[in-house]
Amino acid sequence: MAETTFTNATQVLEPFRGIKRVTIEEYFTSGHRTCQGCESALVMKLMVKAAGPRTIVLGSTGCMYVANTTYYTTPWVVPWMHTQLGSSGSAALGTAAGLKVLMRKGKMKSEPINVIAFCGDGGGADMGVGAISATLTHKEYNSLILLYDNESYANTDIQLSGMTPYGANTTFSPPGKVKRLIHTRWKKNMAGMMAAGHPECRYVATVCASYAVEMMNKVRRSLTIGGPTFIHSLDPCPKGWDYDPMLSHELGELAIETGLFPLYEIEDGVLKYYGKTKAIVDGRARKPVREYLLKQGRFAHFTEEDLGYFQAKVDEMWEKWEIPAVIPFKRLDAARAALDVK
Ligand SMILES: Cc1ncc(C[n+]2csc(CCOP(=O)(O)OP(=O)(O)O)c2C)c(N)n1
Ligand code: SF4
Ligand SMILES: [Mg+2]
Repeated sequence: MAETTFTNATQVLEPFRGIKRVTIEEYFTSGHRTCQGCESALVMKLMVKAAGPRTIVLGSTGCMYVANTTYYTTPWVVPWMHTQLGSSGSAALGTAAGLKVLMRKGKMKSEPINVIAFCGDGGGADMGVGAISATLTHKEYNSLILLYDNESYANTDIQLSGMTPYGANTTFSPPGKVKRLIHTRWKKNMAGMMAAGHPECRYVATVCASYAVEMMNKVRRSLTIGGPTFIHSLDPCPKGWDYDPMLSHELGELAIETGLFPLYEIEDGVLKYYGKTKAIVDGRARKPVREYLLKQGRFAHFTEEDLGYFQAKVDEMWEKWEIPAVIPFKRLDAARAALDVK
């Protein structure tokens, strides 16, 4: 077959200007078995709705694989493939490269096809972070990696991951009488890390499905820009976080209103805050983190001291970080003062 010209063109997906402009077609429908109130399932639905029909979705092991692919049923309307737990990055890169070669050789029609690989926090922020990092260095291949972060290895019964919040009760960190807090590490900053460390990656964003149109527009922007891009989504998980499923939406909002999870995008190195995060940057008071934490059973063992520590760490993100809530370097004057004391 004759070779056709292949460029790195992407689909141009204009933002949905308001909820009434969102397209009606669904590409993630019935046929899944996620828990009631599962925000990660909503993220899948919004992600692929934003991307549209000419999309291939790849997903690493986890709830969004297991609960979505029960034998003989699937909610996916677009082509979907499972990949190994730590392999979302490799799957994205390999698929994008494969498509490019097939089109260049004329073995398939040359057209922009979205490649989205999703991963959980265990698969993406722990096991697969190396492969994601490698993919974000390959500007010649268009793909989006979406990390759906339910803050635990949920599918295997809520083990703690590098993204589990400080002090949370998980099956690996049950609070005890002798030691109240088993998990005392602060959560990784995946979006900040990806943005700061990958100069070839033109687009990094954070999203929460409580803000659905904004979320879909960030997916559309990432796919339009092309090259390797990265989105981190915070997903309330009723089972792992131990709350009434009807609170999923509210918990997503509280994560943003308390300043715990900032909503932003970084496009070509330019940072833009969104929604209530932008309001906080502009001076609106943050809600106390206790309003968020005490609605969840995984923090039911927290004392005032634990709540105070948690609040102080979030305050630090906003008051001491060089780029508030995004990049955790301290301002030079503070660093200099610290040196002078020594
Ligand atoms: C290499 C490897 N180790 C362990 C497992 C078992 N396993 C399957 S799903 C899963 C949890 C994945 O957690 P995460 O990526 O956060 O996704 P979630 O289940 O929370 O959606 C684990 C540990 C596996 N499939 N592969
Ligand atoms: S355990 Fe959490 S992430 Fe998994 S299906 Fe249930 S609500 Fe969704
Ligand atoms: Mg998880």
